[in-house]
Amino acid sequence: MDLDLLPDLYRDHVAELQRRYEPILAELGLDAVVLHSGSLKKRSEFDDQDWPLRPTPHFQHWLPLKEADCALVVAPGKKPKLLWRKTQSYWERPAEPEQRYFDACLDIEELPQIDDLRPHVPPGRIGFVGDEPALGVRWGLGADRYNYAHLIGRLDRLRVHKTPYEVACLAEANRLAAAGHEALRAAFRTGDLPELTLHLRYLEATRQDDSETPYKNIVALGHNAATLHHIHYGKRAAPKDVQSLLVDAGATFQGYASDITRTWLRGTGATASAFGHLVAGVEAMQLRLCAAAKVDLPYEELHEEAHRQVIDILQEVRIVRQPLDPDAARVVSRAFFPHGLGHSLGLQCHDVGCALVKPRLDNPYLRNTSIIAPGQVFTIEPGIYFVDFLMDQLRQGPQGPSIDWSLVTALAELGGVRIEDDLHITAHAGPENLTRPWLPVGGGS
Ligand SMILES: [Mn+2]
Repeated sequence: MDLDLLPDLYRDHVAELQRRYEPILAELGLDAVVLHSGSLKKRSEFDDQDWPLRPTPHFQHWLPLKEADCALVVAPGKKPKLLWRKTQSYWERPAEPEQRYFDACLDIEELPQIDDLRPHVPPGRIGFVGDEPALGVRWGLGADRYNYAHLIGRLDRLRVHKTPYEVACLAEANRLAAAGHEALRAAFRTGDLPELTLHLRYLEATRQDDSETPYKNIVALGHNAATLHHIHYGKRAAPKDVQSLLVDAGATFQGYASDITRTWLRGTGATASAFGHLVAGVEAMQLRLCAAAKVDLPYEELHEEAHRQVIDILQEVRIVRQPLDPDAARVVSRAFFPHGLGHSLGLQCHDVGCALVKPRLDNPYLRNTSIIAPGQVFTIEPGIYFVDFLMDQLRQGPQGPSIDWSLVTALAELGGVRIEDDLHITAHAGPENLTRPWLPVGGGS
């Protein structure tokens, strides 16, 4: 993406947010909203270290500033006002914004302390959003309007429809992460590096510190990939016979996240060959599901389709040895694919606004139950895994005899497969794959 376009896209983004906020304020009878940037949180009551700041997403929706105890005042018909805390400290200095183009779009007031904000908040009925419940009281502005559900619900919902600025940031976050995935693919092919070293290589290739990644990198060799969120990296050299690597890792750009998973295979032999078919099958399914993500389709239908295709793949690889009736197929596919097909993506890796209704009972981990609509950005991430206790349950259940358990036992050494891309749903052309921007928009179908 041409990053020179960002300032113009950002200006339009702020104007669009102002347009979207005004009816919400009118509906809720608010004169203004104050968005707090976030508080530093102590790691423990028993020492003096803080967690790295995760800015309040409602604040970050307006500007890519990653500093604690700032606030943005949004009022109808007024330029948003940034109350920027500027303290003098020789201990710490906040990180510089990656790119700074927000000054022209905001009124900026520098304050020594966030508690000095009171004179800068317009009179009347004010709504607040922030991560520190005591703030509403401390500011003396009415604790009843702090993070109240009607306001948060409305603001979360308007984060679902991404502006062109947000899509550009999400695309750039994907481009940054791609370098890390490529580095690990190459390192795995040629070396026996421990998971920890692979994780550090990823950080280096994407030029991120661990605390800056959108979520803790998942770097899993061999059977570790059967733990869906494997983050306790092995520190010893991988055995030479390890044949698989699953990497689920993203990057952030101006607060926006990418979330990408790849599974790599090396080596030869019958097990590697079967696993290779599994990886190819999951990847082909993943691309079919991406192409099928069309406007007006309930996302849960895609998730159900993924389960049907998981059974097809398991039959092709001969893990499932006989035809299954639909009820049996639902049980078997859920043992091998026990998570949701995807989730909305934005300022948070598991972004808000696409799970307003609960999924069906047998899809308990599905985080996207929305009707697919233009402007949404979400992941498509099917997988097939050999999780020990899920395999044990399946083996002991009525569907046990339909499975080739010696093949499952052999493949379990390689853990599992997941392939994940980030999709943007365009208004007219269909899905745009932000992770593989070379694919035609619309998925070619
Ligand atoms: Mn994901």
